[in-house]
Amino acid sequence: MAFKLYNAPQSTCSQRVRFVLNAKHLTFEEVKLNLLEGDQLKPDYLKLNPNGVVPTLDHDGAIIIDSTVITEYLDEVSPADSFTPESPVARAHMRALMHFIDEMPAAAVRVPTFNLAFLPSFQKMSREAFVAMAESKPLRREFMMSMGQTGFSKAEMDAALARLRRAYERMNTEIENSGGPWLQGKTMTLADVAVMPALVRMDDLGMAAQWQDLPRVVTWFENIRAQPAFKPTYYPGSLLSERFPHLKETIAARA
Ligand SMILES: N[C@@H](CCC(=O)N[C@@H](CS)C(=O)NCC(=O)O)C(=O)O
Repeated sequence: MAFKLYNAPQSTCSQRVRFVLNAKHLTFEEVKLNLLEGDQLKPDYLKLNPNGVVPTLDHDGAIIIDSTVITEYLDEVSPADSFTPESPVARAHMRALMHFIDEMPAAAVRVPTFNLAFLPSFQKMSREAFVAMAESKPLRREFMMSMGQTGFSKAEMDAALARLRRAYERMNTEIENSGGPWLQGKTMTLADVAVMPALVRMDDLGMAAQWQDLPRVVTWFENIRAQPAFKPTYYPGSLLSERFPHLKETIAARA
């Protein structure tokens, strides 16, 4: 089996897929796209992924898109070290959690990410170039236009942080109900993998304080960082703070 992963080092969706590939010891060729330079919007890439986003998996020529779909696909074609529970009820619960995660923390984390990390690059663009770039995005046009070149407002930032907070609380409850240490009990599932990058991102943005009063989430975070697949997934250059030197000053100014 030959796997080629089109992805970006700092992309949270890509990190989910890298984690599963690494955990399953599946070797893969990594094609790194520069998202700020628009590699994901080039015609050849759009033929693979018409959404114009990463990640995209090429498995022996079969093209699979969307990170949660890719992680489920990998668990199907390489069932050893499974991340999917046996029972249909537990599988359904895992998928429901993954939907919740995509709708809540994974979506909300884009607001602080763009405001704190990417905005300075967009501010350097002319208005025409910014609008053209936003309009070329099949999936994120409206998101980009609502951010604009001045960034999301304080009210929008607060709403995103409140959504993230509700997700941490939900995690704490799920871990409590399942007996932990993972969301669904003793074994890590794809739901844990799906939510991991949002917490790593918030930690990288200096906002881990938001879940320090939720002890089960604190332990969950320590546990996932201790997984053997974590380090190869977050290889040097995978954190925003490594790529954007201005972030440290922005975070310090917020503290
Ligand atoms: N639902 C998609 C979302 C993918 C996505 O939003 N990818 C981001 C990086 S995490 C991206 O490629 N953004 C590029 C852009 O906004 O132009 C998935 O999970 O794969």
